[in-house]
Amino acid sequence: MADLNGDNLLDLYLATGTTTSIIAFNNGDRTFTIKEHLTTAGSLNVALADFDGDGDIDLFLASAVNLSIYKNDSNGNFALSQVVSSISGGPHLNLLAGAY
Ligand SMILES: [Ca+2]
Ligand SMILES: [Ca+2]
Repeated sequence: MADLNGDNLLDLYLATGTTTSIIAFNNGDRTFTIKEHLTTAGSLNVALADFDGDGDIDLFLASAVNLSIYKNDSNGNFALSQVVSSISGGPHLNLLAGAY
């Protein structure tokens, strides 16, 4: 959960294990607007944080084959920024983001 579109309401990101993840934008009235997010590989887990420091929440997705960063355009639209495939020992099922 995080505010993915900058309206100060918590939204949901659901990694489904397929190449289609689900974003549920909070409408603020106990309803959500559902949007599909297509990814390059089936995502098993997601970490949400502002990875590029521009003030919006980005995605760090883990699949069985790679790790990917998707940058937010500040409106909840995510574009692939970087694929990290050289980390051995996958699949990576637990992600944690922080300022280490
Ligand atoms: Ca929001
Ligand atoms: Ca960001």
